[in-house]
Amino acid sequence: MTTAPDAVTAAPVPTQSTYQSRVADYWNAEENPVNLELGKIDDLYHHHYGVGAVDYSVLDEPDPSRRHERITAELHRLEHAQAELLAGHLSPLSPADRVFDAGCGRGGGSVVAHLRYGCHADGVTISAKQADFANEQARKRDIGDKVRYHHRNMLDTGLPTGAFAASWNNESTMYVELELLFAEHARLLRRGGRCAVIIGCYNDTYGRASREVSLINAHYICDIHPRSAYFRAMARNRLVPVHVEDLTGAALSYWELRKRSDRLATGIEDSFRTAYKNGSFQYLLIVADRV
Ligand code: SAH
Ligand code: GPP
Ligand code: MG
Repeated sequence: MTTAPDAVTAAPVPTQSTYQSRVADYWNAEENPVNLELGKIDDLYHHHYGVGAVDYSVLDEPDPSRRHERITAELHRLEHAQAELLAGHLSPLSPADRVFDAGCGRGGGSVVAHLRYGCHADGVTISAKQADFANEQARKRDIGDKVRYHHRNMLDTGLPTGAFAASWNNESTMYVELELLFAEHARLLRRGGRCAVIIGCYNDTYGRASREVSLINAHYICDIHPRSAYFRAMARNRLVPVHVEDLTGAALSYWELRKRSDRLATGIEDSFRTAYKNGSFQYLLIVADRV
């Protein structure tokens, strides 16, 4: 038997890739005040940005500690508005329905959906620490029987086929291959179920990803997709858009306020401000029906 000297040996596919381990490390270590201090206000922990008009009067507050408190509350109000906007597009849902939260972070989005509809929710995160944290929050709220979090890969959840009335990704699509992601949504959703995503994507009309998009990728260890890739991957997986909303304009003032806070800004604010303004990056809501 002869073997070509340059034959490539196929490496076994690991259950968690090196990239996914790095992503998990990031979220297991993450303790930014901009996430924890906002979450503490009402125990709704979000890892996404905000939408809506800012009340800039918070910046006029003369007392420094009161100013910090007011900026924190204002950023949280805008993040909460973003979560409610997404949850509002999942309707109609009843308390008997089950929903899937792909890349659930510390769990805020599933709690928002449960409080709104009374539904069952399953959140999935690649970070064991986030899943534990979110389950502890659900237990403290006494909703642990209906809202559950799992330390799993959202591309291969092991959750039951066709069991879900709605599903979403809130700022978590940029960590995965879209074809595989939407195949898993399509598998989990019943026919007529709703899939909603809020995404940051780069604008194909601009060409390739801009410098700012690359800086955002490096900051979060993510890989922002072009806008076109979403519609292609959805169409190939029986997901037909019913509503598309460009939230870029509504998202900008959140970053303007966040930049003005010495204690909450993380250093990524200018990349978002520049990318939104130069048109190379867009913040979109896409809602689709599973046909
Ligand atoms: N949707 C949440 C969190 C967004 S942060 C919110 O709105 O608050 C991005 C999340 O994606 C993190 O929780 C991270 O753990 C998760 N994530 C990234 N890659 C993942 C994967 N392959 N499987 C499951 N979760 C993943
Ligand atoms: C939000 O998380 C950020 C992401 C999930 C990654 C990138 C998102 C894009 C839309 C490109 P966070 O709330 O933990 O971020 P931060 O710590 O900056 O508030
Ligand atoms: Mg945040």
